[in-house]
Amino acid sequence: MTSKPFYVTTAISYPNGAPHIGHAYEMIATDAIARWKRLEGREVYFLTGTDEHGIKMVQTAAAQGVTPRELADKNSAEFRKLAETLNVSNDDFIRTTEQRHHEASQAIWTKMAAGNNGDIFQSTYKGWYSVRDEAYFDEAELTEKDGKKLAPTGAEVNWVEEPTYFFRLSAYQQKLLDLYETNPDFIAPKERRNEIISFVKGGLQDLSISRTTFDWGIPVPGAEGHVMYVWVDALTNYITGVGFPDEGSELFKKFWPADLHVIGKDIIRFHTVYWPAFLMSAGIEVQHRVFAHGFLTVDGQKMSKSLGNVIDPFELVEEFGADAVRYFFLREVSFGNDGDYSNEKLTLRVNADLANNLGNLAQRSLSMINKNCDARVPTPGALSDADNAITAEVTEAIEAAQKAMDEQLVHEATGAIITALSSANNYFAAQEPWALKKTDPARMATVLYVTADAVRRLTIPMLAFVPASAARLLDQLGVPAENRTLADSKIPGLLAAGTELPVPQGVFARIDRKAE
Ligand code: ME8
Repeated sequence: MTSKPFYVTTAISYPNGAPHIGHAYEMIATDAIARWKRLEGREVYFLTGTDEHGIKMVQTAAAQGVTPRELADKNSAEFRKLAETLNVSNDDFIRTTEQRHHEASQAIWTKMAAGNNGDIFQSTYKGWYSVRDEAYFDEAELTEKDGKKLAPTGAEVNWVEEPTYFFRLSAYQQKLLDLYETNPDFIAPKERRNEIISFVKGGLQDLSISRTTFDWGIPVPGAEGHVMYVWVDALTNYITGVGFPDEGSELFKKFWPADLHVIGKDIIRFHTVYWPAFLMSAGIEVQHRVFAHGFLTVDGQKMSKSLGNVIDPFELVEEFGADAVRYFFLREVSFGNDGDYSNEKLTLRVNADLANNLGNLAQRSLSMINKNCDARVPTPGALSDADNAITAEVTEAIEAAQKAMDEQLVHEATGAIITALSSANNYFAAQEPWALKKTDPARMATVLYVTADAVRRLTIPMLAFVPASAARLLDQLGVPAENRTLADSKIPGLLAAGTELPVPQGVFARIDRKAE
């Protein structure tokens, strides 16, 4: 175990609309990672928030007859509420319209412009811009449909021509390639790393980083009429969140460089090309790692307002509960790949793993303890081969989960825990403690102890995934709050014999969906 602090972030979302399940998914996965690190005993700082500037916000607000500020206020509050609703353990929630962020963005700009390298210069931008992506595209990247030019993302592009500031990105090609080379874990998953390396090898053009045709943004220091290109300010949120420009602050010294930026695959270029280049230019250490997760579809289809299949994450939690929703995404979607949501899949997954597997084992063993062992953790006798085998399997599962979580393979970690729980169920069924009640009560006590201790050990890691339910289950097992770390889960036999236990109550309800 290491006590090295751990700084993890999500992307900050555009509050041009209410949050959807893609946003919920990113929060949930990042929260599982943050909680896991805390279980490891590390001091964690977890940042999420909203990205409120840019032309997209201006246009959406205009269409709704409100100001960009009003639009941002309304929807940012929804994102904040989403984090609470999902039981996300973020330490801070940043809004890019806050004063602290204006200061940080102007400070990084000044550093990029200053001194020896002078990476910022004035020129005229002429080219294509996609408002939906808030991104510039080369002519060669575009396709045409119904007389409209489209970006590779399918979004419409417009021709823009304006005097802007540029960032000398072209000067960073070799430095970036060196960064990827010396830090093989900088970009995950691996396929994404290869894509980015070949993109950078293909050559980098200087990047237009200010706009003059609207004013909803952070003013460029000393350049009237220019606001920063939204991505310059957006990426800077990650250092604002830990106290930049005060690089001497406790928070900054402790947590920067970030250990991990969790983002979606559509914005990987911004995070693995632009962001490290900006940081290098400003003389700030580069983040350690970027993990790009996949995209969610619904019933096999892309989410879209016109298809009417956009899922409201608040409704989902209302119907199934936060832990069921969290668990589904963490177990079902292999992290880094695309995933699909459907009510049926959620129901099957949650019933199989949480209700029938973990819930059932806990309830059956705890009920027997309640009835037959005076409602106290029983005292085990000598251990049989079967007892030792299941105990060893639990140890291996926790180690496998740890290894998976070291690389953010959340689905593998949950999978390892669930597989061990199935084995524990098989062990329990094979040992038939209910039959031992009359024939060999001492052996019954041992089987119940071994089972309850396996449940304890496998429930501790579940605190990262289904925090509220796992905590309730550990309460029922009489596990004190300070004994709920991964270190505790790795050691068998810590369940204290003689501990008085409450009357067990089912923690994981089966989802019973009537035909709709
Ligand atoms: O990109 N499935 O904001 P955003 C999974 N403001 N993830 C999805 C998704 C889906 N269907 N749709 C979006 C932005 N996401 C910028 C980020 S960071 C300095 C600035 C993910 O609201 C997306 O990939 O469009 C991104 O990581 C996050 O949700 C916010 O997306």
